[in-house]
Amino acid sequence: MALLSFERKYRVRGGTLVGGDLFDFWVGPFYVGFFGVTTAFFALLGTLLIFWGASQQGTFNPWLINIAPPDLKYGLGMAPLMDGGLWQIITMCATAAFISWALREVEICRKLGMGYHVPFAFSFAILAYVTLVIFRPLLMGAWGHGFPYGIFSHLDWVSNTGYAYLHFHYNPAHMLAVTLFFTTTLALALHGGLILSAANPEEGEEAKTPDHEDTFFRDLIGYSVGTLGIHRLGFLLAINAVFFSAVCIIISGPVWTKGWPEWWNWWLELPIWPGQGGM
Ligand code: UQ2
Repeated sequence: MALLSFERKYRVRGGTLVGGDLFDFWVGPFYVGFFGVTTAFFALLGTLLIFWGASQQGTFNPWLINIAPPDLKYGLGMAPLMDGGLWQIITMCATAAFISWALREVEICRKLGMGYHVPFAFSFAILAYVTLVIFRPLLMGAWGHGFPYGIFSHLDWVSNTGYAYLHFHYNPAHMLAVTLFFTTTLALALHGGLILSAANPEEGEEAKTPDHEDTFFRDLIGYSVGTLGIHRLGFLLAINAVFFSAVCIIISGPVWTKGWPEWWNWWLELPIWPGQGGM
């Protein structure tokens, strides 16, 4: 079915979670809905507040703009606007905008009768952000543990937070997360390469079928995960990478306060090693 007639067929009323028919319309190609309105509102307000904060700090240099969280002394209370309060309001706007975007995806899924895989996957990206600026600061007792909104300043925060635990690569959940991120890129490189090799033929050549794709990997390694399987694999690898990233930062501070290399002492402390006096 051609794209235009498909859109006409599936641009249907209903499937909304909130607001009934009130916001059930499109602006050009874009579905609006209640959550389109809230996404636009919170994204715009948050962005304006960042620019306003920048103007008060006297720089619009994109590398140097920095909206910092409050000092630790403010704990979990609201801070003065120019002393971290702006960061707190911008954090609320960002969280509301991200969640609105996910719920707008859900409404579109419902209209089209699709599964909720896309908003489910996106919710893991939201989880990563919310873990850093809400869950972990809550568990540690101060909003000041959130990361600052700035290009270089957030990099400095990542570096400082890593060194606060001496060597983050010894964090077991970090090890898992990094491995999952690398495996995700391997899977997507294999998949993208395979699709381009089959579906983007040279001038005058014919496009190849999924049978060719299966056969390539069966010839190469004796196994093909399949055309649906590779997407399941990529989905699972990606959401697990993000999940274990959230785990690795949530356990740093709230659960483990020392250096991560020291965590591995449990291995040396197992009661299986011959002692000084022998067995
Ligand atoms: C595959 C397949 C695809 C693919 C890819 C494979 C026809 C178009 C990439 C091969 C993938 C395998 C064997 C899994 C590799 C495992 C990891 C953990 C990276 O068989 O089916 O569909 O795109």
